Amino acid sequence: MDERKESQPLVIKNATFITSASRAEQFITPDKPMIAVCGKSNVGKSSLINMLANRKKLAKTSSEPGRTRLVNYFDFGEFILADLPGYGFARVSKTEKEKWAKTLDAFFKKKEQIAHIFMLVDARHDPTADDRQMLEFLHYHILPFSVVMTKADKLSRMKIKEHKKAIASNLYLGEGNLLATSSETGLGKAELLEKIRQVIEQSQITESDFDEEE
Ligand SMILES: Nc1nc2c(ncn2[C@@H]2O[C@H](COP(=O)(O)OP(=O)(O)O)[C@@H](O)[C@H]2O)c(=O)[nH]1
Ligand SMILES: [Mg+2]
Repeated sequence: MDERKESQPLVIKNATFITSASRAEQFITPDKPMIAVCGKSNVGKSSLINMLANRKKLAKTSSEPGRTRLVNYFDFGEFILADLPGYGFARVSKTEKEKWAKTLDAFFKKKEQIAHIFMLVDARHDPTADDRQMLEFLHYHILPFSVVMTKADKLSRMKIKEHKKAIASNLYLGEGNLLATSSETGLGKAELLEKIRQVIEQSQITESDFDEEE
C-alpha cells in the first residue's frame, strides 16, 4: 500500500534575493511553494536563511530596524522563502506595532499561498508573550507551522532536550513539532531541509488534485 519512493534530499544550489515588501500591495504572488520564517527580532531568522542558502550574507543579519520591518523574499529554486518582519522590539511606537500587525495579518490572509511557516524561538529561553501571541495568530488563521529553536549551540545536548520539552509544553505543542537548530554549527539543517522537501512534495500533490478537478 504505502509505496515509498526513494526521496532525494533537497539541495539548495543558488538562492537569490527577490524583493522586499513594506506593505501588502507589494507582496509577491509566488509561482512555487512559499515557506515563511517568523519570530522575534534577533532570534536568528536571517542567520537561519543564510544557513539554508549556504551563503553568509544573503539575508542581512543583526537588527537593522529599517530592513527588519520588511517582508524579504528569496528564491530558493524549488521554493520561495519569505523572511517576515520580527516582533518584540522594545523601542517601537504603538503606530509601528500596528503597522507591523497589519502587514503580518495581510500576509497570513493569503494562506493559500503559504505552504508552511517556521516559527523561530530562542532555544535558551521560555517563549515570550509575543511568541504566544504569534502562535495564536497562526492557530487563528489555521496555518501549517513548525517551531524551530535557534541558537542551540549555546546549550549542552542535555539542556537542548530539557528546553525542548519545556518550550513544547509552554506552547501546548507536542515535542515532535519542535526542531533544535544552530546557524553556527549547522545543527538541525538536514532536518529542516527534509521538512521543506516534504512540504514541497505535499503542495505538489495538492496542486495536482486541483488540476484533476478542472
Ligand atoms: N550562537 C548563535 N548565534 C546566532 C545564531 N543565529 C543567529 N545568531 C546571532 O543572533 C543575532 C541575530 O541574528 P539574526 O539572524 O540577524 O536575527 P533576526 O533578527 O531574527 O533576523 C546575530 O548576532 C547572529 O549572529 C545561532 O544559531 N547561534
Ligand atoms: Mg533578520
